[in-house]
Amino acid sequence: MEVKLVQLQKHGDDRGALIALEDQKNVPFPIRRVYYLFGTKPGVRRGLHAHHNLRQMIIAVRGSCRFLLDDGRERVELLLDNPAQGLIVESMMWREMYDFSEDCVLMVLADAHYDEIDYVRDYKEFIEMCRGESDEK
Ligand code: T46
Repeated sequence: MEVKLVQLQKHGDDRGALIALEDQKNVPFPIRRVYYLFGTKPGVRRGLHAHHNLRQMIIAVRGSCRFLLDDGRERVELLLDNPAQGLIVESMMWREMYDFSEDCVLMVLADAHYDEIDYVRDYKEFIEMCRGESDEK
């Protein structure tokens, strides 16, 4: 599986750093929603779902967490700990986030508004959908 990590250009000077996010420039889709996860309790696993259509970019703007991506055939784990890296999570990717540092803030840019209908929260159903898609090819 190809993991898409966008390197975000750091601007700034001796006062500190600044990163700008612009859709269709360093964010490869129109930005329709921004949300952030913080205050995640120790030992908690978040995510545990896929999306039918949603595309997202995920940035650890502070702290770190581990990220699992699963496309139904392969699983990849990575550490998100760099505010200058954006992880692209495409549709139909199972994701889990865990090992959050106490100070972790994950910022997420999404290409659509919140819609619970777009979630696949059952792993078995997700795998069956992936198999169905690969049979069609
Ligand atoms: C994802 C990962 C990285 C809203 O009302 N609006 C929103 O835009 C979102 C994202 C969530 N919510 C509500 C729905 C739940 O009652 O906030 C609550 C927590 O959401 P959820 O359990 O889905 O959170 P995570 O951390 O498991 O997953 C979230 C996103 O939902 C998901 O799309 O990819 O972060």
